[in-house]
Amino acid sequence: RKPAQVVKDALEKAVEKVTGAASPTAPGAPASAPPDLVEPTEPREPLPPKPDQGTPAHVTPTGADTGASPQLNSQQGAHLTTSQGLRLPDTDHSLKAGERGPTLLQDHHLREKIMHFDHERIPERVVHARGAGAHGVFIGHGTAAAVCKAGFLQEGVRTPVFTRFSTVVGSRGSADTVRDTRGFATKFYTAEGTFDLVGNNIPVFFIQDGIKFPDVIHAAKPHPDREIPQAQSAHDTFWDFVSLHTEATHHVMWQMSDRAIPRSYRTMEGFGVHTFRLVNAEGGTSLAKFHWKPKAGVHSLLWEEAQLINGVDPDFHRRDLYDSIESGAYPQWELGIQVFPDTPDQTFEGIDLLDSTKIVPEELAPVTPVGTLVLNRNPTNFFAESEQVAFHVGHLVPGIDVTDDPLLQARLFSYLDTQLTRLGGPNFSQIPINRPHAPVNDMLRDGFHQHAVHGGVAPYKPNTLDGGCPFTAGADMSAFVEFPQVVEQGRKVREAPASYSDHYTQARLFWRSLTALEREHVARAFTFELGKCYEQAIKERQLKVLANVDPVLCEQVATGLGLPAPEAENPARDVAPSPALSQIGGTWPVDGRLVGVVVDPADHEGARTVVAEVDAAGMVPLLIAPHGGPLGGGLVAQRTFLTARSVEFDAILLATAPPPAPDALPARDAKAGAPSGPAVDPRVSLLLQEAFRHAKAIGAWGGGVAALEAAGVPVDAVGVVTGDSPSAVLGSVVDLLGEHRVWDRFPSALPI
Ligand code: HDD
Repeated sequence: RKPAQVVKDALEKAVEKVTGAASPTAPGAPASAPPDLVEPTEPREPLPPKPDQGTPAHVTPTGADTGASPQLNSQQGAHLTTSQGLRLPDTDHSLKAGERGPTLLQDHHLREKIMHFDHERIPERVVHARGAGAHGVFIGHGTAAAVCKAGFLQEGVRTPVFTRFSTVVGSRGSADTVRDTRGFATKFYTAEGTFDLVGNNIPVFFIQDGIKFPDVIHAAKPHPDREIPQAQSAHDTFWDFVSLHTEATHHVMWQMSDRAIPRSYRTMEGFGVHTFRLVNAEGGTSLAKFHWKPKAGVHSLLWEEAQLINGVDPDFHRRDLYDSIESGAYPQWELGIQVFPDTPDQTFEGIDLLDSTKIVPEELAPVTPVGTLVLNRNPTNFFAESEQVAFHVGHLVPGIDVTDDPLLQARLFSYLDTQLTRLGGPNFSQIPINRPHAPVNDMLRDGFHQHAVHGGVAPYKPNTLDGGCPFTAGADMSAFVEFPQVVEQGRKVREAPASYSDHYTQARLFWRSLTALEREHVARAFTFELGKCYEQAIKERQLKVLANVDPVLCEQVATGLGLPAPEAENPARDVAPSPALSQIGGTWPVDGRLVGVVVDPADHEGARTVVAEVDAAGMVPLLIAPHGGPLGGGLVAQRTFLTARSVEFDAILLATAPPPAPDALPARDAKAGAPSGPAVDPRVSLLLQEAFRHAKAIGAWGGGVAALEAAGVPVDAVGVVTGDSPSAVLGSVVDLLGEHRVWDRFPSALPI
């Protein structure tokens, strides 16, 4: 036999051994089965993802014409080369003087391979280092036309976008579900130039003036001596800073709320935070704030879930974004604007629009939807796209201008400056992900990593040698013309306006707008975070701040810390609550929600029925079985009892009471009085108990009901649905999921 035939034979045998199926090269075998067990000797198409690693085999198109293009997932091309295109015969052995001899300095392949590897890393972002992005499309509604002339907001205009979500404090490899503000940055590749909306999932910021940004970040980052804790605000330096720097109070209230532990990027709101100036076609101006409203509704994790997930799946949000796009449940948001008259004092209903620690309640200024964002394509290469994307609040288009908000003004400097270190020079806009889709005709030249081969001899203006090119354009030709705003002729001062000194009214507004349960979460989060501080004085000072926000909040936290609750020294003014700030209440589409289905491998017919029904309801079924691999009937286990954990799923369905699988730990610690019933695999019991404790919908039929009983889950409790068949329970589970969680399982004791 020839060597290739030997390999082929070995391959067939190996495939048969593992899958029990004939290999794809055997006659009659399906052509798609991947021969991935032996290193191929000839070039062939990239492998599809493996079933138990892949995303759900389920597609729920959301109706949007997405324009998503296919992507390359694999190494391409037949022959390995050096960076110079030289084909290589071997990449596993360095060139040596004899088999056991020293390596030769002349080994140019070794030298190039190691040189490049040594320099693969670039500095991570100084903030927002941990994140993930996706491509998509933005479709304008035309509803902003009266106030904004930006072309991408016009009716039906489709603009390619790239959105990156992030945490703020943690390093690039930190966990996703930490308590933190989330970044929400979108690059619109418009025909008039690139527009970046670099926002957060919290509508206010810690500081009013960008000069304090290094202070708040130094306080929030790990302690400089031991570099702990990672990606946490639960430590002394953070609370030292915010308890002294009380303008942070409003932001801290949001950060201690459920907003800071989102269930998914796709269930977060986003905010431009600052007030921007919009200009319409007639040159009229308005002030405006940008809002992103998720189609899936705002939904968060519980703190216990967030902490568990950080252990069992630190990439939870990144995975969710990727998987939801792959499964066709494209994350979507409506972009909305709140519009205010552009008055000389730049206030609205007494709220200073240039103070980024203040919101304007939606009840006072409604949010008008102006376009839809659909994220529909995952990056092909994380580094090339998500890591190298560079946002800048100064990337503006005609119709959208900045205001004098001193936080925004400092950002206008910072975002270009930081790319010099991060991306290694001034030509980062030539990196593919940063390239504008509008024609570029600048006179910027040379510099590190210059990719353009500029023609002409006169990169200056005025010139005659290049025929006077390029020419400037007027506002009538889509040029960005700064609005000729009247600027106060004042003294040079390092001062803030008097209105900036109200640090508590809106913190209280937020507190008062939450439901009792949400308030309870806020109080617990403060107690947890301050409980992690070592310095007594810091805890006491923060309690004084909380006393100014609300006495009940202060009392709750003080009790948890075992400290007396101080009296308010500077109590907040009472203003009407803003119900829009609460995230509980309302119903939402269930598209793309993850349903864990505990299946009995012996009953693949039943499993197929559940999968089909969950699928038909627009949700994503993930099959949980005692073992991985094929389950029969064409089904494949996506999770096993060993790899599944309840926190991953939005709801659990089960039709079986699986006995302990061979890899389950023996129940040596079973206590007297434990629920009786069939011996169910302890990991399935844990799955059910946790899902119940976390107020998730649970549906069971057949043996599943016995499994609930064995796990000690009350079958008659609210949100536990039992019936004769999947169809009998699925409708109710869908209804429960529409409200995100079974909130009634959490009676709150907190006084309103
Ligand atoms: Fe910032 C990154 C959002 C204030 C300086 N910021 C960064 C990112 C987001 C925000 C989402 C990540 C972008 C990405 O995915 O690449 N930042 C905000 C918001 C702010 C804010 C909503 C207040 C309303 N930032 C802010 C201030 C400064 C910076 C006041 C400095 C004066 N931010 C930066 C930065 C970063 C950044 C250092 C780090 C990486 C980068 O820019 O490209 O320049």
